[in-house]
Amino acid sequence: MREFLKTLKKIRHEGPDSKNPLAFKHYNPNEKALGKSMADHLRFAVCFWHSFKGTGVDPFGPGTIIRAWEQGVDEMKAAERTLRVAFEFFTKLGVRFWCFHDRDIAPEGQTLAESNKRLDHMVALAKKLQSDTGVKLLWGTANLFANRRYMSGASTNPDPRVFAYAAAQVKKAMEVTQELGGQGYVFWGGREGYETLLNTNMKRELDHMARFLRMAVDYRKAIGFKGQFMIEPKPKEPTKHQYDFDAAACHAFLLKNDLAGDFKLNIEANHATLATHTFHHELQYAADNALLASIDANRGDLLLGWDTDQFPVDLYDTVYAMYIVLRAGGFKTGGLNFDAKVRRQSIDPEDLFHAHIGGMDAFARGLKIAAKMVKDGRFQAFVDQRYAGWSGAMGQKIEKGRVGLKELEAYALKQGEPGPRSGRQELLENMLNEYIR
Ligand code: XLS
Ligand code: NI
Ligand code: NI
Repeated sequence: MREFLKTLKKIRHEGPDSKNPLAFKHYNPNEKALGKSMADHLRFAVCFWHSFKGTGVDPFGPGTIIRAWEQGVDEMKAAERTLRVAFEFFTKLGVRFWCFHDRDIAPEGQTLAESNKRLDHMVALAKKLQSDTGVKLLWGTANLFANRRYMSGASTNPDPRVFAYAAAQVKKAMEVTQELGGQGYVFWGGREGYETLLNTNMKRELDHMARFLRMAVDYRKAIGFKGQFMIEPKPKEPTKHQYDFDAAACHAFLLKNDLAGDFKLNIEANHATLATHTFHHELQYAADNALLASIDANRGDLLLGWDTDQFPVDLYDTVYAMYIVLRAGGFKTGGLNFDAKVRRQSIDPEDLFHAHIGGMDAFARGLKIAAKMVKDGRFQAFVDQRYAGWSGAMGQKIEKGRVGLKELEAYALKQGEPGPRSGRQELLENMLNEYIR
């Protein structure tokens, strides 16, 4: 395989004392935590769109990131080279998975037929690169938001011809995801939302979105695609109001439309914070409702109100996240996909390595710390003890639905004032800091 990233070698684990910026300090794929290897726990994936199609463009200026391998050749040749570089990167970094949108790997043609043909060509190459390197597809998806035809939405577009176009694109994207052995398929509602209710029939749009997802489920069954379907919540951006607002809104939508058994969620850290939730709130909601399938690992910025998609480096975030993932039984088909982009000034291929190494080390530390918290059981013991009353006689009667307001009135009259107890937040936060070091 021709090397494009010539000066960059395979990234190895050198331990916490290493000063080599191109080495892992904590991520050691074969090291075990709670009886399972780090690689199996974390299931890292590189996302193709930000890492290999990202240019650093922002509303004030065009791209700053110019990749040498894309220069001086036509767009299909550039696409082929980019895919090859990506697999070289995955291998050197030592991740086992990748993720892509249809239009990331194959530039859109003049017609749908031509776009499909280009995609087939690139998928054949991807299949070969997957088998040469052993890197697998975590999930695939369709880009239903970039082209101007989707400016008013895809499945929620006021025009059924756009709905049909989007359906055709999802059909094809699902087929190629199956062809590449993808373990999942993500529906992120790119422009499924609205700017103003003055021009929007919200009820109709939501019904159409449900119809669209139903068609996808039917087609999955027809072709025997076994990958996990996931919805990725996001409250805003690009539209002012996105329908898949957060995990709870997606859950309600799935229940209402009888789709709950067919979909789980892909939770993205920066989307959680845009919804004014914490990342771990969204993860816990998903876990509690058996909806947690995969994670888009990134972070936002406290001072910026948009999806900055920065690489995750905050240990509190990774600890909380892994504490929830571990207690939910770990990833099955999902993993940690770095849906994150290097900053506009980080223009070298080397910056892609620093970014991913940092994210992988931050999650490796998060895993080690969370595993210790699970093993010690101190936080769990505190929570159990706080709710211990529910295992008592009256607690059980309430939980099992054996008493109503009348019986509880009699009980409350008899037992008198319950007497509040401290929640001990500061003690618990101090205890967490004993683990994070
Ligand atoms: C954008 C989303 C997107 C999805 C895949 O905000 O995170 O990248 O993950 O379409
Ligand atoms: Ni995402
Ligand atoms: Ni995002």
